Amino acid sequence: MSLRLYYHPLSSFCWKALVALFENDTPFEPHIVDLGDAESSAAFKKIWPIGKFPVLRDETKDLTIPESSIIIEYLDEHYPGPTKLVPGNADLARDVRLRDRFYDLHVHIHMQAIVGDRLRPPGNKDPYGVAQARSRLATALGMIEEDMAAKTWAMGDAFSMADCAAAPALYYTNKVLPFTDSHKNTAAYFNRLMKRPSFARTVREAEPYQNLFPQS
Ligand SMILES: N[C@@H](CCC(=O)N[C@@H](CS)C(=O)NCC(=O)O)C(=O)O
Repeated sequence: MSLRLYYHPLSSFCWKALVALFENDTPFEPHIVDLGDAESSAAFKKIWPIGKFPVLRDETKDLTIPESSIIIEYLDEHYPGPTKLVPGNADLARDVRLRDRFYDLHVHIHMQAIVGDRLRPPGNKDPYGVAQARSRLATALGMIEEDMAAKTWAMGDAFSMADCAAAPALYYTNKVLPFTDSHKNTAAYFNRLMKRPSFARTVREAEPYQNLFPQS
């Protein structure tokens, strides 16, 4: 097996890479990293000292590829399948990257800040940061609501890297800032994402770990 994914089944950014892998049935060896385990964490940090996952190793080419978007671009280029995740056309590709950045930086990161705060020890919480994240998330959701008024996927008819980014970001956002009653277009898009086999599989495989998600 050429490809090995260092990941955790509950991690939202890892979900993004998993959706891309499952979308094209790309064979890979899953390697679960337990950051709470000193040995597992140290072994992972030898590969990527930043210590954030997902990280892809391509053993055949002796390459380490961190960052979910870079992983998806790499898979699309070197292990292509029926779903083209980044279009060949430069203008369309730029649009996909913009939407991918939007979901990562203006949805995912804020959702992560809110979830991360729940995991902070008492006395180290950041209510100001959480309020700011909630407000920014609300702005982004408003933009998505308008953007998705007449589209099936983030780019229109074709499923792309932008949808790989949107799926986990919206899934966990809906847990911290539920939007399905207030944002009908976003809810319909989220519903389509939940039914997409690649994402449905990702969510299903994480089920045994969902008890680790901080509910409050
Ligand atoms: N920009 C990175 C973000 C990766 C990231 O934040 N991963 C989280 C899990 S969802 C992580 O590794 N957290 C562990 C930590 O921060 O120690 C990407 O797109 O891959």
